[in-house]
Amino acid sequence: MASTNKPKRYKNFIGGKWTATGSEGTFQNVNPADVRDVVGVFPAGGKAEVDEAVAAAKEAYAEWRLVPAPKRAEIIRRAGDIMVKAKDDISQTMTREMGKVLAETRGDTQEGIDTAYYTAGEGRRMFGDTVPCELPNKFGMSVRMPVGVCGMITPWNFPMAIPTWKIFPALVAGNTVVLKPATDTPATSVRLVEILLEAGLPPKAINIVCGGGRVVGNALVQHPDVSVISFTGSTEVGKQITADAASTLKRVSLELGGKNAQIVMDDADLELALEGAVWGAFGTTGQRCTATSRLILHKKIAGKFIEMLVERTKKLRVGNGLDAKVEVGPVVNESQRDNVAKYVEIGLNEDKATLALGGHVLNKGDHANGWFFEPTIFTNVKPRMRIAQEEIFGPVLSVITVKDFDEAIRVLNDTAFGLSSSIYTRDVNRAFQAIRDIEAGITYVNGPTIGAEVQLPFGGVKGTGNGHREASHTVLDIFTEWKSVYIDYSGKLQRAQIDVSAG
Ligand code: UN1
Repeated sequence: MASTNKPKRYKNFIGGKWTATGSEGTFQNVNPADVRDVVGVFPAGGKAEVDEAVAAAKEAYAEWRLVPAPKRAEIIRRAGDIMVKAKDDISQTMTREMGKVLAETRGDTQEGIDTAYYTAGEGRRMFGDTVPCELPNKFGMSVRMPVGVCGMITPWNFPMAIPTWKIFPALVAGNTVVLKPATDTPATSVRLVEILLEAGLPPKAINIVCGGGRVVGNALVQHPDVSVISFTGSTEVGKQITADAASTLKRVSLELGGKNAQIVMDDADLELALEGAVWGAFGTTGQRCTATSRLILHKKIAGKFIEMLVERTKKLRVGNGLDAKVEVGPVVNESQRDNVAKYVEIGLNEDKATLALGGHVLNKGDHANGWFFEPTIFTNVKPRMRIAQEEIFGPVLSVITVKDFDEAIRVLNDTAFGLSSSIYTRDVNRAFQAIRDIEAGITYVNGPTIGAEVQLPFGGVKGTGNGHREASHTVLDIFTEWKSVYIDYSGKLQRAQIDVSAG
């Protein structure tokens, strides 16, 4: 399709230099709200670029790990300051390349800023333990050590927040980075690299290689000099990465799919629960790992709530996210949109659920040149139906009715995933039982399934990941190794477990 503008030529940043060429040619990044608008042309890197980037990061690591952590953290704080000033500009580009509405891309940028300031503080903490030793005149403590070169493979749904979740703590901990951003949103990642350089990061400590997952991602995962791969994306790719990383015994941190549910009990504030459900299901066009894709309703309020939900959802304005009146942007690309359409077919023909609203591609008028899909609600959904089990990652909500609290929890847990969850109730006992019994990394009480803040761990149980948590101080467990240190100042050989318990 002919471009309506002259696209910007973007570059990779490898080994301290911006380079326009890639061994796999170039690729285009288009605006999903209007595909005639080409955001940029990017070099498509390959194995050669990954090798060069990893070598540079390895070289930079030798010096960067010796810079005191509070100094490293100052650079991250400065990056946060630059992001504050550039917030509008970053968010405009992000909406253009990814589609979500401006209020949300501003939130995404803000999450990056919050991460910068939180992580900058970590430069003066990174606590270890000091513990008493069992032998006299002996001192014991544990310290966090950096791990080396970290490979980051990031998704398109949070183009700023998620790269910062990974890159900022990795750098503060003394590691260096090679970033492979999603091909749908490389412009925001290039901007992040520019910001880090402007903030004073040694150039070789950060490298960005744009390009496809099969080429650039694979090369990073298989590289013997990459110590850690941090990946956010699909379950299928996460499993492949884990298998491929085994040969080099690389640490892999995964944040994968979700099938998050919101429960609404019969005693809930229904207006509040409605606002939560609509925001959770259709915010970001349903393209969050934390999106509400199942709504579990107590049978006493189900009929009324479904009516309210359909009425409220009908009013959502779908369109170009740069228009302030729009509430739901496009789906990120054609294949994602087709995937959403495929699941609507499955819901209707295979699962035989009831289509209560939506279900169609929007491709007329203002929607003619983008990848739009109607906010869609299925009712009469049974817990084991495919639309209640498989991650759709689009504006499709499956509504399940249950008879009581116990069944609500059972249905919520009946999934392969376990990222986010929510319950609306005014009964404090039920709220605490839900916190105890829900199998998920995040549980909200009287709030939607989305809204995680950077100072608490982010991640999930079961098929959502492999036990790691991003954000909070827990992210440091991904990017550091523990060293236990013993200092014996007795001047003689002291034998632990032997001299103390002699006899
Ligand atoms: C994601 O969907 O991958 O809680 C991240 C939220 C955001 C982060 C979402 N703060 O929805």
